[in-house]
Amino acid sequence: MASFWPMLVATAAFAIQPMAGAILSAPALAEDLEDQGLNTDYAPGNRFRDCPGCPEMVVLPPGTFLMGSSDTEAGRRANEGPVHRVTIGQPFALGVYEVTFAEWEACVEDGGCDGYRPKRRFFGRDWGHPQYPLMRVDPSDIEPYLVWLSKRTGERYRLPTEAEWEYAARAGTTTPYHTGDTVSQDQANYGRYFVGRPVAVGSYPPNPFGLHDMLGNVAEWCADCWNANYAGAPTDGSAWRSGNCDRHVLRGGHWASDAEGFRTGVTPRDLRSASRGFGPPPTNWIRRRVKVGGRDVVIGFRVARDL
Ligand SMILES: [Ca+2]
Repeated sequence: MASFWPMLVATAAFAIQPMAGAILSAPALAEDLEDQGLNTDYAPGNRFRDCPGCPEMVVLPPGTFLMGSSDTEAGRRANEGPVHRVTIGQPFALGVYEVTFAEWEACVEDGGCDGYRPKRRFFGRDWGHPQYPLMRVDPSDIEPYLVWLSKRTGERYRLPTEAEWEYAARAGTTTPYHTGDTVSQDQANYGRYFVGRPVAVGSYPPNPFGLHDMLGNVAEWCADCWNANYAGAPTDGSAWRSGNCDRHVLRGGHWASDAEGFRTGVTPRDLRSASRGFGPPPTNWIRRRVKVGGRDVVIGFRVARDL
């Protein structure tokens, strides 16, 4: 089955919107965090949270990896090549989980995020459980959250770059999935188009970096513009800011990826660490008619933070 994204992914608009009426709070003190049992040490593998209600982060080590997939990888698409060496020169932090409804609500309640509360109901059910991954956000929605989170904590929060995302998803592995040559529905939330929905973040085992739901649950926005292959791609882990910037990169597949996998156990190609996708352009018919932009029920995000 082809990628589910072209069907459900709507338009992404990328204008950065100013945050209205934000109420800024002082960052939590280190001793406060320690009182909560949270680690403030930025050694690789350590977790921390910069404020109550902020996303929990894990420190990833610097490293070099081969980004993309070889011609021999099953399910591989041409946009995953050429394979190229990428060096992440500095440690950075990435959200252990996809951003949740509860975390987003903290921003809205504090006067941020332009007051946007994504619609929670879908297929007649409420998908807005506090620990479910936030969905129905496009990059222009996310920007005010990142601004709010950065001011709230005094740290620089941002979307991960595509290279950082793949580095994190691979977590030192070179196989198609961090789980090996295959992945199963005991290991990730996918293939549930007809019966499914997102599940609470962290419902499946983490990858070797301690990250949950990199593969499946909701697809995740990255900071990069879309490019049809890696010719000319950055090799230092930075975001690729040229190319088709009406379309931002999406990664990781989602709960509905590869519906046939639900019936037959077919390995989902969209969940491979190297698999890439994108949101459609702003002129997409869905946007003109119902103005949902890239707000889709299969798309969310996680945050990155400089250290
Ligand atoms: Ca995900």
